Amino acid sequence: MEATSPALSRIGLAGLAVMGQNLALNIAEKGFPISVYNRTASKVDETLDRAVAEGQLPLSGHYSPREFVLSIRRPRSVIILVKAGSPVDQTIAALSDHMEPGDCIIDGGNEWYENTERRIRQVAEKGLLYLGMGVSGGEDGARHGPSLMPGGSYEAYLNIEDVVKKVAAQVEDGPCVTYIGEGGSGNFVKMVHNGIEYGDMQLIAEAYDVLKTAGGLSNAELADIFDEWNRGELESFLVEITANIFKVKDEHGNGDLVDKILDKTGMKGTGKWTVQQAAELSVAAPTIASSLDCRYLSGLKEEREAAAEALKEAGMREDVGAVRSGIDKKRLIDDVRQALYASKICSYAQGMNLLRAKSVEKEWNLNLGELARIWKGGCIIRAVFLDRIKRAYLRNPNLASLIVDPEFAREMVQRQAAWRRVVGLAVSNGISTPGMCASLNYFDTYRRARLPANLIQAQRDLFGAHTYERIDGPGSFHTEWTKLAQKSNSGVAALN
Ligand code: 2AM
Repeated sequence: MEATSPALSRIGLAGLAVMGQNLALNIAEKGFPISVYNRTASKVDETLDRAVAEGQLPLSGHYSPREFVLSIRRPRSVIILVKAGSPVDQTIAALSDHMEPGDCIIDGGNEWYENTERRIRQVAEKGLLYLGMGVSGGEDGARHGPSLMPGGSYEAYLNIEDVVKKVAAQVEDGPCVTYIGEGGSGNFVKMVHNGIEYGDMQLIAEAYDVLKTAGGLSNAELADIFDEWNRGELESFLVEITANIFKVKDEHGNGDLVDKILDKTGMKGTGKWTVQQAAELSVAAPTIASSLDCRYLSGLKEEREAAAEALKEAGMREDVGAVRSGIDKKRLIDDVRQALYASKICSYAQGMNLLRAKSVEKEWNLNLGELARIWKGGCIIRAVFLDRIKRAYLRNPNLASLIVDPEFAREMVQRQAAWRRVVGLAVSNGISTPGMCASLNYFDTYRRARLPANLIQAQRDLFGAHTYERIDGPGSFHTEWTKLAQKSNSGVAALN
């Protein structure tokens, strides 16, 4: 029997929804024999069929957790791609019964980082290692090269380094994977990646809205513009797919498909976690937060329709939000491109600062430049722009904000006039641009050496004796504001 038993697989993957199937096929295609398993057997068969159809790939299907685990070479590395939350716990329980000390479980789902930290401790009791690995790039990325963000046991990472380096997307400066750090850092980084992705999508949607609503541009023109933008500083996956979206006709009627889509955005939760974490860590992330708020407001479709009606009855002018006559389209397009780029820099500055704050809190020692590098390919936010971020952190690993990197600072200053024109036009025309406004306000607040926070401190001290500091010397002060004000009031009254 021994002689005929099949050779052991290099790695295993459990959870064969489309992402899992695609990642397994990708691993097999890179030359690593892989074992696969799924709770429901039909998906194992489906994956086996695909492995044959997609080039006789070295993939073996298994129908029980035990048989699956025992088919993998030790120390075993098993990737699981099941729904986040309790399905992960159930899958770990099913597999870990058959695993041995030194073996490793790698959760590739969008898991809350604290769940990963709990599981690291839990499986450690059995001597098992654990990684929480962010996987970005959607179904296509999983199949042909994702961006991978593994965090947790470094020893476990070393066991799969050869595999993930081949499976990840490849860019000119290496594969889009790196060991992120300890604990739940891989999941956390993926979460912030998704928050940044929300911001990018919101900013692109606002660019579309301004060009369409104020500029009166057609979908065909928008397709051309986004294609052109994709050949310059905005070159990115999201800009590229946006151009393509504008080219698609409605198969079930007249006109373009994009115009037929209900304006209600879905979401799965990582954007919300990002904003919650920003609040927890006292890091301002207004662009990312505004993109989340916009998704919430978009969900209130019926309320928004009723609001439009109510405000019309209240006398809201019809021409608010209408195409502006006599607009210089060419200039508007150029301005919007610059506004989009400058807004994006501020959004990434927020995301990176959130990562740094968490890294300090958790002592993860995150390498921000390296994170920008592994996002250059494979993932949804992949963009030429990320190379500039990588270089900014190479120049100065302790950069306080991307905004003050000399190159980015110059770019922001060059673009600020156009940026202000776009936001001004949108505001005066009633076209909501919460992302661009949030970015511009972030920029203006951050770059101003003096803010009106002095007044807020005075108010706090007046009603709550919270004390304040002075600009002209150290110390903590409290003033009897009301008494003094009354005195000066009576003084003024006496003068009169
Ligand atoms: P299924 O095909 O048996 O439903 C995405 O839903 C993936 O997660 C699927 O592969 C699904 O398996 C798996 N999954 C969901 N809940 C699970 C659970 N409790 N245990 C094991 N796998 C689960």
